[in-house]
Parts: sequence; C-alpha cells; structure tokens
Amino acid sequence: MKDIYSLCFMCSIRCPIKIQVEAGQVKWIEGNPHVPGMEGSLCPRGAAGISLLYDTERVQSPMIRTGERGEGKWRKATWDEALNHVADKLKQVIQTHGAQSVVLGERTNLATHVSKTFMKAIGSPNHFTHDALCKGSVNTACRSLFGYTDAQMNADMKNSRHIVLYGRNMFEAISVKEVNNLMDALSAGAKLTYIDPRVSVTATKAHRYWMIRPGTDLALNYALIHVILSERLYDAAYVDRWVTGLAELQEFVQPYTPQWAAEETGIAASEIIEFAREVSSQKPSVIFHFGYRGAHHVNEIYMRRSILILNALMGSIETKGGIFFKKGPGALGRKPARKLTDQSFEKITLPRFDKVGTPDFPLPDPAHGVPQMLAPAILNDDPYPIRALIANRFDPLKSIPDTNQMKAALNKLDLIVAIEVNYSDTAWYADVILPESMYLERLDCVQQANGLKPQMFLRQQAVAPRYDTREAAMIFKQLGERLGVGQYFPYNSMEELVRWQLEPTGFTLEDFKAKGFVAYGKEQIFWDRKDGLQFKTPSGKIELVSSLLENAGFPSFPPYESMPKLSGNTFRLVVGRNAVHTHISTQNNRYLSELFSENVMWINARKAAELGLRTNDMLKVCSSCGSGNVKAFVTELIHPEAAFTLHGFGHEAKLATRCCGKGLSDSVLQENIMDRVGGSPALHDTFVTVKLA
Ligand SMILES: Nc1nc2c(c(=O)[nH]1)N[C@H]1C(S)=C(S)[C@@H](COP(=O)(O)OP(=O)(O)OC[C@H]3O[C@@H](n4cnc5c(=O)[nH]c(N)nc54)[C@H](O)[C@@H]3O)O[C@H]1N2
Ligand SMILES: Nc1nc2c(c(=O)[nH]1)N[C@H]1C(S)=C(S)[C@@H](COP(=O)(O)OP(=O)(O)OC[C@H]3O[C@@H](n4cnc5c(=O)[nH]c(N)nc54)[C@H](O)[C@@H]3O)O[C@H]1N2
Ligand code: SF4
Ligand SMILES: [Mo]
Repeated sequence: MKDIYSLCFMCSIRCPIKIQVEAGQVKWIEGNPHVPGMEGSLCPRGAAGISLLYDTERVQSPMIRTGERGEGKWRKATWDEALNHVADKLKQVIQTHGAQSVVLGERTNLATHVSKTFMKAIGSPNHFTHDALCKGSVNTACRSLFGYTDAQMNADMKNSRHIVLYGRNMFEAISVKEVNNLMDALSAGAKLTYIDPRVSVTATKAHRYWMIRPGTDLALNYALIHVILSERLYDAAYVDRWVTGLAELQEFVQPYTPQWAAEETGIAASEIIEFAREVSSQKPSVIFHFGYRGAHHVNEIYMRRSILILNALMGSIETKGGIFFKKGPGALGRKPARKLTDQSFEKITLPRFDKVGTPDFPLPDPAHGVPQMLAPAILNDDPYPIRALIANRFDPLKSIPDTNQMKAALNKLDLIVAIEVNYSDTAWYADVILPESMYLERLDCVQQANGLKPQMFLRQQAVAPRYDTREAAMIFKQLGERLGVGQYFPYNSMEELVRWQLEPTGFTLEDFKAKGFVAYGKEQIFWDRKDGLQFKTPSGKIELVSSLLENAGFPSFPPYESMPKLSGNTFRLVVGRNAVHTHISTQNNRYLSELFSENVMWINARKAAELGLRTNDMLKVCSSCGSGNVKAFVTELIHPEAAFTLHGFGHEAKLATRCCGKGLSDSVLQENIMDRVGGSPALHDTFVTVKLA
C-alpha cells in the first residue's frame, strides 16, 4: 500500500487528501493528516471520489456528435481526430467572425492560467469563470471597502468568540477545514448566530437562530449598524485610525431603527438590540461572515457590504479571531509559482462579450467576467457575434439561470465543445466532448495557497487514467499547437509544466512527495494594526464611502427598498446545497445517488394547509420563464414566503442513467436577472407559483 498526498476535486474547495493505492487501484481516501484542520476527515463527496474513478458512466473517450444537438447520438473518436475537428471549426469561426467570437467558460481550477493563455494566444478577450455566479457581488463588495477580493480574505474562526452566519450553511455547504475550525471554536466556547429563512443543519447547531423573512438581511444589518453607532458599541480606536466615511454612515442609518427592521425582517426589535450588545462585547474577536455564495438578490453587493461594514465597526479586520487578509510568498521576500499568463501577449482591444470593464458594466472583476451575460450576448449579437463556446468543467445549461434562454442561445452557435469527466447536460448538448482525466488520475498545476502562512499544494497523480482521457492543460496545449500558437505552451507533459511553474519558488516537485504541500514560513503573518494595515483603496483605509462605487456613479448607501410581501400560492424561490452533493456534478455518482437521489420543494406547513398540499404530492411549479414538477416537502422549518429546493437536479443527459429525469432543475425556473453593480445573478429574486400537478 502506497500513500499519495493530493487534492480532492469532488468540489472545488480542493481539500488536501491522502490516497492509499495498491497495485494501481485506489483503496481509500482520507483527509491529509499533515494538514491542520483536515486530520483524516473528509466529506461524503470526497469519500465518493472512488466511485467517480470507477464509474462506467463517465465520458471514456473523445466523442463527436452525429445526431441533432441533445439527441444523444455520438461516435467515439481518437484524440487526433477530435482535436483536429475542434481546431478546424475554430479556425473557420475565427476567420469569418474574428477571434472574439470564441468564448471559453470554466469553473476556476488549477489550470485556469492555461485556458486563459489559450484565449490570450488566439486573441479573444472572452475567457470567463463561474465566479460571478457564485460570489461576484461579494468580490465587488470586498474591493469597494478594502481594495482586495473576497478570495484574498478569510476568517479565523478557530479563535473567534462569536460567529455570525447569514445563510452561510457551513455544516452542509461544506469546506472540511472550515467545518472543523467552526467545531473547534464552538467547543472552546464561541457563540454561533445563524440567520436563514430555513432551518438548515447549521441552524440546529446555533446558539441563536433567526428565521428571517427572505431577502431582508440588509434591513437587519442597517438596524444593527444603527444600534452599534448610536450606543457607541464600536471599536472607536480602530475606526478612527482605519475607517473613512463614518459620519455619512451614521447619518444614513438614522431612520433604520430596530423597530423599523422588526417590521421588515420579522425579528423582534429587542432581540436585535440585545444581539448588537452581546456581539460587541466580544470585539474584536468576532466574525460577521461575508458568506460564500453571494448570488441571492439584485441588491446583493449592498447586503455583503453591510456585513463587511459590521466587521469594520467591530475592528475585527486583520485580527486573531476575526477576518484576515491572505499573505503570499512576497510577504517573506519569496516568489510564487509561475503561471503561463505571466508571458507577454499581443494586446486585445475589443471589449469582452459581457462588457465587464466598460461603462456599461464597470465594477465586476474582469479577471472572471459575468457568465449570465452569455445567452443575451449570443442571442442579440451584442456587442458582436459569438459563434463558438468551450465549456471546461462548467455547465452553462444548469449553472446559469434560465435554461430555456441558454438553450436558445446555444442553438445559435457553430461550435460547442465540452471538456468534462461526466455526461453533464452541456456535454450532452455539445458537438464534441473532450474527456479530462479525473482528479485521482492526474498531476495538476500548482496550487498557490496564500493565507496566514503562505504555502503551495500539489494534486499528485494516484493512478493511471482508466480510460482514453487527458489533462485539460495538455488538451489546451494540443489545441493551441493546431491553431498556430504552440509557442505559448512550453511543456510536453504535466511534470514539465509543474517544474516550470516551480522554478522561481525555491521548491522542487520532489519537496511535495512527503506531505503534498510545502510552506514558505512557519509563523502566522498579521499586519500591525497600529500602523501597518495595507488596504488597497485610494485612501489606504476601509472606505465606507467607496471611491470604487462613487467614481462609477453608484451610491455607497442606497436607501433600503422593501421586499414585497407574498401571499396566496406565490413564493420566493430559494435554493442551496446539502452535504451529499456538489452543485450539478455528483447526482450521477453511484454512492451519492444512493444517499440522495431526488430534490423536493420545501413548503411551509401553514401555507401548505391553506393550499391543500401534503408531503410527496407532485407539485407543478411555474415562474415567468420555465416550469416543472417536483415533490412537496411540507415542514414548519421554512418561512411562509419562501419555497426551497436543492440546486443541481433534473438532469437531461440520458447516459447519466442514475440521475436523468430525477427531480427539478432550479435554473429552469430562475429568471436571468442580476445585481448590475456587483455582478452576481439574483438567484433568489424569482417568484414561483405552486399547485398540485
Ligand atoms: N441555478 C443555479 N445556478 C447556480 C447555483 C445555484 O445554486 N443555482 N450555484 C452557483 C455556484 S455557487 C457555483 S460555484 C456554480 C458551479 O457551477 P459549475 O462549475 O457548472 O458546477 P459544478 O457542479 O461544480 O461542476 C461543473 C462540471 O464540472 C465537471 N467536472 C468535475 N470534475 C471535473 C474535472 O476534473 N475536469 C473537468 N473538465 N470537468 C469536471 C462536472 O462533471 C460538472 O459537469 O454554479 C452557480 N450556479
Ligand atoms: N456539500 C456541498 N458543499 C459545498 C458545495 C456543494 O456544492 N456541496 N459548494 C461549495 C460552493 S461553490 C459554495 S458557493 C458554497 C455555498 O455555501 P453557502 O452559501 O453556505 O450555501 P448555499 O447552500 O448556497 O446557501 C444557501 C442558504 O441560504 C439560505 N437563504 C435563502 N434565502 C436567504 C435569505 O434571504 N437570507 C438568509 N440569511 N439566508 C437565505 C438558504 O435557505 C440556504 O440555507 O458551498 C461550498 N460547499
Ligand atoms: S469539501 Fe468535500 S468534496 Fe469538496 S474538496 Fe473537500 S472533501 Fe472534497
Ligand atoms: Mo459556489
């Protein structure tokens, strides 16, 4: 038995793992015992990686479509044949419509610098990642206050005294280290406050749980800020030194009293006041967690800013037990791993397909773009015709709101390529599928893991590929060569690429064998709170009145707009995850589909009684853009205005036999509406009607 240290990829948290291999077979996977917070533990999906490895329903060789799109008629192809086919089509598209008519969308991954290089090399500005769908508005909110993205920040839960989670369902929407840190904090006496219109597993572990009226967290936060400022509960020394715009904030929150918020949120004014006092007494070691998925409402950026502002008032930014900025090797005078995107490319002057970075859409992060603009851009040839889509580890049909709109858009394309491991719905709809080796079968690009201690991790290959599959970084290189830009890919194997990446770091590939990671230094790095906080805003401080927002013509504190009260059989659709599945990608996993095979719709018991609905009744659910059937789950554990379902079900790919046709896909119902300032879709701003099917 051999131990191999690697990184899980059953979801993109990438937990460090130890894989036990015997005679070329994976026998066991567990959390990497050398990594604090992992120590052997794994989530159910991580453990089910073995089942993905041995899955006979994976894509096993390159496939070229022979029937109509979505009909499911395929022929197997060799790699040469499939890559030549894709390269020839891309050449035609580029010749006729220009390189900008090629779009590449992917879930951010370790080889993202390779796919970005591919796009820069062919001259297209149109690389996007999933980021905005997940947390684009959180990203923009963080930049508006601190000049850093959410990805450059984290929370030191382990040392916190009070943790406040707004629908951050940590015990079900899992990151293993985070779960363990939260449990450690709770064992050490920290308090947990959890706010969600639905009693999630995390709610059941909290000291204080508020079943908030859906969509009204911003009202709650304005009232909390009101109390904290009027009772002077904030960290005055920190705020005086590091925060600008307090006077404007104070004036703004004047009308937002706890009594006002009680009406909007359903949370009693006395509880809001009591909580503000309690949490402030523990400052600065408190965390108002800025969330993970922040793609709920059209005013999302302001909700996320209000959470971050609460931290600023508590002085909990850049402190033990609070929120901190991640430090890179530069903090120790060292160098990070190289990326292919560090090379120089010809400048691309055309705007992006989503217009991010133009006056139309100034604030979302251009490193990620805005995926939900894809269908409107294709359908309207706006800003120009788009003719080819490469979807890498990403499923636009299920992961972007309004599936019907997306299908219409895909129908307009000359070429759809999916780089996949499974028959996802988008792969099923594609013209060509290029199968990637799954994570246990490949050496991947270096993971630069910045944090309190900068480190690097490596996904090391555990076993040889079972089928005729390749790594995405090799696929992009081989496509690049066929398009005449092979010089940007200076490697012939993953090992050569990783060695090239590591050159400036002072570490070698061999250094990763023992534990799967290397550390640049031993000590935690915090900046000096007296004089050394390095905010990247124009003022060098936390900008409550944000130059980023104001310079782009957006207010820092827009007046609160009340959420409409719902009645009858109309509900606000809210969605989320459970511990067993990853988004849209694990529903066909043999182990996980046995544990949980079909989503249901949570309906409040009192409302269900009014409407004559019972658990297991088949419901017909309609929105303005789609409809479908799903079973009812009648419960007191949800607010009467919300209807909740798990994301990721209702698969259409017939070769994914364990999940095809089971449950309902939320993206069919969700309207393609968004936070135009922050950049995220508003996944919880669709109203649905519910009746017996
Ligand atoms: N309607 C709706 N849309 C959403 C959300 C929602 O709740 N509702 N959630 C949003 C959020 S938070 C996120 S993060 C995104 C996630 O959106 P996606 O990234 O699209 O979803 P995933 O399930 O993570 O995986 C996408 C695909 O990656 C494939 N895959 C898995 N491993 C590999 C691999 O090693 N190589 C390759 N090439 N492919 C692989 C899977 O088979 C799957 O088809 O969706 C967002 N979109
Ligand atoms: N098991 C598992 N773990 C995962 C993932 C996965 O797919 N599966 N994906 C990872 C990724 S990419 C992400 S983004 C994270 C997501 O992590 P989270 O953001 O924590 O998870 P979601 O399930 O998307 O959270 C939605 C929660 O918000 C609640 N909610 C709905 N409306 C409101 C509201 O108005 N106010 C408040 N306060 N709450 C509301 C919902 O009821 C639900 O419980 O999980 C990560 N971990
Ligand atoms: S949270 Fe679970 S599925 Fe995601 S990387 Fe970690 S172990 Fe794997
Ligand atoms: Mo996400």
